[in-house]
Amino acid sequence: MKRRNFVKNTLLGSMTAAIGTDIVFGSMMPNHYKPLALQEPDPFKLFNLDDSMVVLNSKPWNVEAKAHLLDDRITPNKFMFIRNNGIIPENIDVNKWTLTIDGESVKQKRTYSLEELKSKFKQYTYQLTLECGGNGRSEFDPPAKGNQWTIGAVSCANWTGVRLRDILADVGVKDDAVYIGYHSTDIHLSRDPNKEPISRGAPMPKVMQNETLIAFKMNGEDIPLSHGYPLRLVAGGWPASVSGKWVNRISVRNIIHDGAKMTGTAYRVPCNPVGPGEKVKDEDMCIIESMPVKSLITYPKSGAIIKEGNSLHIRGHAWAGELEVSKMKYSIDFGSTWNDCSIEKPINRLAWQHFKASIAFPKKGYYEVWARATDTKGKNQPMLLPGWNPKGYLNNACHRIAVKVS
Ligand SMILES: Nc1nc2c(c(=O)[nH]1)N[C@H]1C(S)=C(S)[C@@H](COP(=O)(O)O)O[C@H]1N2
Ligand SMILES: [Mo]
Repeated sequence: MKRRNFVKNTLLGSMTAAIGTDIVFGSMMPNHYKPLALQEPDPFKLFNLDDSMVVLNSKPWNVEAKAHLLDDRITPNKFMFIRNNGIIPENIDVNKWTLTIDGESVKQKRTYSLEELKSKFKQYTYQLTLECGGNGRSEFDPPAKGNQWTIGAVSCANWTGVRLRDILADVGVKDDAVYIGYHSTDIHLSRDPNKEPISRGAPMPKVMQNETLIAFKMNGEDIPLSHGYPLRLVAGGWPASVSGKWVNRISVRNIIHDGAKMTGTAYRVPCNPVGPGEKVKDEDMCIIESMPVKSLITYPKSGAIIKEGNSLHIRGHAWAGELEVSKMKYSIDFGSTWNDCSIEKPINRLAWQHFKASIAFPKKGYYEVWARATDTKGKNQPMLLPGWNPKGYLNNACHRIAVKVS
């Protein structure tokens, strides 16, 4: 009885500390009861997010931005979408964190400490576009299951780390290597320690690109916990699911990696186009590689009102997976005619590009501004929804904002 009271009092003490004030009738609280103030953690405080961000799910945490929140040239932490497949790792000890390189296709398995990675290999910083393969899913009809991302599951932060190719050169890779697969310390939603929430990867040519990093810094600081602290793979231009967070092992495989969410229909689209709602066999689904051309108007916010006779200055970002954006246009007449925006070169490969335009409107009334990017191979964004696919990936339709001239 005494011991029970002791346990209860200690718990009460820590709960009081967490709430920040006395729990007045704390002694009356039922055993094992968690006060409301501690039940649903505030994601904005938990993840240092701006409180205009939109929470799509709390189990696991999935949070997206709105177009106008992505106006910065380099996405700040507070506006970066969070996409989790499992539970964020608990009790990380960075002093004990290691990265192991193993798999059928390494000459010898090897483990590095964080310090070793940082001191042994040259460090690089790149601004890299990470877009969730499911960004835009909410528009598909028939609907696709999964997080109903609208347009805010994209970011372009600065990532600092070492090149995966340099690490693999140090380890020694066999000629039969075709793919890498990452393994991470996040926890499966079932809490079954034998299950991984996600373990994806990339083929060797993508792995060997200069911009494919094992990163330990985001925007010049330690990577925030929700984005993969203390170590993450970053492979810009491909579905962001390739960029494993909390990575502690990379397997060099002599087959296409077969980890969680690599097989079946996950992060795959029909190899050949299908009609809306059509059933597609697993073997007819192909792995998504480079993301398609896309753009966002980040200023002004949809719903802008301007005075007749004034021009509207719009700006935003455009990206095209492995390619560059070569042309950027806007339309104010639902796609009947298009005018040029100016578009900058990317700061480095796989970084988004910035565009702007100054728009004059012919008279008072309601308008929509549509933005359309074209990649270096001549592909345009579709004006409305692209091909339907069962899992709702790769919606790169033109972004549109409403404008009133009064
Ligand atoms: N270990 C691990 N890595 C992960 C995920 C995850 O759930 N666990 N989610 C992936 C997916 S689907 C996306 S879109 C990106 C999201 O990165 P962010 O949360 O840093 O924006 O992380 C990827 N890496
Ligand atoms: Mo994703």
